[in-house]
Amino acid sequence: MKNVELSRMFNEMYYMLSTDEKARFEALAYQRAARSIESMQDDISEIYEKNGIKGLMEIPGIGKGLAEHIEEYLTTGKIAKYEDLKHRFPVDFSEFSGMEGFGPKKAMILYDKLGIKNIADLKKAAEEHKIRDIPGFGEKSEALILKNISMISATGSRILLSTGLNEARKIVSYLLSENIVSRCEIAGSTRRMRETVGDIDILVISERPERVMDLFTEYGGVKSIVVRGESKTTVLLDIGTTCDLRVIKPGSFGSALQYFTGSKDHNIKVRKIAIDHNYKLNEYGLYSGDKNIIEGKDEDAIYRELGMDYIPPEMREDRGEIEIALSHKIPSLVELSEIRGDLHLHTTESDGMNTTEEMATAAIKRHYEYIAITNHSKNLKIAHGLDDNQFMEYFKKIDSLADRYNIKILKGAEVDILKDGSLDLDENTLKSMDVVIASVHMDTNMDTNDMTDRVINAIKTNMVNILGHPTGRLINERQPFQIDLDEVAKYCYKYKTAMEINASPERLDLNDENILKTSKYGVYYCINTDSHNIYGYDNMELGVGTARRGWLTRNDVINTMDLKNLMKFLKK
Ligand code: DGT
Ligand code: CA
Ligand code: CA
Ligand code: ZN
Repeated sequence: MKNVELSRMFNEMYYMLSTDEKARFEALAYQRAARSIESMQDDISEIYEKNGIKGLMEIPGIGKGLAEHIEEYLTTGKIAKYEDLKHRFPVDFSEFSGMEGFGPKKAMILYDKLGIKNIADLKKAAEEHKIRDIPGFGEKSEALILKNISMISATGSRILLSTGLNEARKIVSYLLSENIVSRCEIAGSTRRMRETVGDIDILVISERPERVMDLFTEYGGVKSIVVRGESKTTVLLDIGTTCDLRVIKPGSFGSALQYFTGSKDHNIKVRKIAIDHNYKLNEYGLYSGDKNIIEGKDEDAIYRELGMDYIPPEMREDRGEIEIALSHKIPSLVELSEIRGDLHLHTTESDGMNTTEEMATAAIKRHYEYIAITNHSKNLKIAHGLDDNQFMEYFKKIDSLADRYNIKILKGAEVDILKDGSLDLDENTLKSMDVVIASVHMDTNMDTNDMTDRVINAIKTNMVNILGHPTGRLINERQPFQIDLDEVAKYCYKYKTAMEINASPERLDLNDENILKTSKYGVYYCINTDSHNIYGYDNMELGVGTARRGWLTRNDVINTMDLKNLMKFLKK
């Protein structure tokens, strides 16, 4: 798919143009386009083939100029403007994109002074203490650069769950498209909905393994073949990760699915339970003695045969789930179909790409009962945050839409939590809203005590319904704030503030571990997509997956409530 390459190129163009203050808005247009293309599921070449430039311009964030660039790329394989910029900026900006506080301008200074082109150059220069003497840098930023580089290399090349899941599903539907595969399932960390994926694992049943391997290696997203075997083939994909495909015998499919779903620690413990029963469990089946297969076809039955409840893949991390399954107390985890609305959405009024009308229409298509539009507040200038008057004006617009849309549109804001813990909007403005999300966006480098106090002060205003992305981390990019979530959770419980499970692919915040940590205080959660365009709604499943990894049920999640009960909950 060309989507990956195009969004990568547009992102790089954003970085290159960002070096010039005058090109700021042009740069942002490329960033918007990159994000939009990255988050869409449809194949951009197909859109172009079907509807040409006009079809491209229907993609949120794509205007005429960008559509022409896309056309140029799809027809010639190049974008002249990109080549031009690349010539002027021979720096690999996208490598630096994971480095907090190290933007394109800083990168260009270091290129001019020290010839630094990529992370490897940067690391070397920082270790040799060459950076501290460059004006605008100094010892502190040199140390920070090294810290960030070590963080990037520690997380290695694990891709985001959303990327892995999208690609895995494409491969599954591709393999099923010819009638030689009778069953095809995603396994591994992708099935467990882990926040990042090391490699994709897929299992199939087929009577023609040879042909399946041909088909697999001919998949459009394959960059190279790593190993090809009779029952297992590994390929390197364009998205930068590998994929293992295994052909399994029907009688072993359940045990193979159990085995290759993992996690490893979970499997080790399940195998011990099997041994306790005088059984043997491996990827081929559950055996008594060496020969007699007791079960193999059915994954569910393997758990039951061992005296356990079935354990949902998201729980399989050896965090106590096996013990609970043995005492038949596996909770009934929250499901995507139980979600009735999305309470964190942005529109063109702040930094979103779609209008309120477009967001409402897309939500109706998903059969949601309600949504909340929660634009940024004024403190967040780069996101065009609204002031009190602008919010009140905007709410008149929502009122005027009420009769025209068959969905409840709640009035809200994502209000900034300022440095001292006060909120960025007047009390009266906040009181006129249905939903107040409060989030930390700026001044994030505080120590644990200060940050915890700051957030608790915000909760104590008793105006906050939802604490937005409570740790602020960006996967593979930005560390979480230093914050004591146990303390915060106690106040969330006391003030009936739900903690957000932000479902943006790079956030997933709270994450599974923090959900497990905070849920013992009895707090509520809200799973939100924080969508900036209509495609963003698709991320809800990532949030639900994360909630399931944190063992939550529908009773823990406020946006499973019907509108009436939700309004009761939101009333302060
Ligand atoms: P990843 O790919 O790093 O995101 O994580 P997984 O969990 O997908 O790991 P992967 O792809 O290495 O293996 C898939 C599953 O296969 C893993 O979760 C458990 C199982 N597995 C692989 N190797 C072993 C092993 O040496 N021992 C055990 N017990 N299980 C294994
Ligand atoms: Ca894997
Ligand atoms: Ca694997
Ligand atoms: Zn936010």
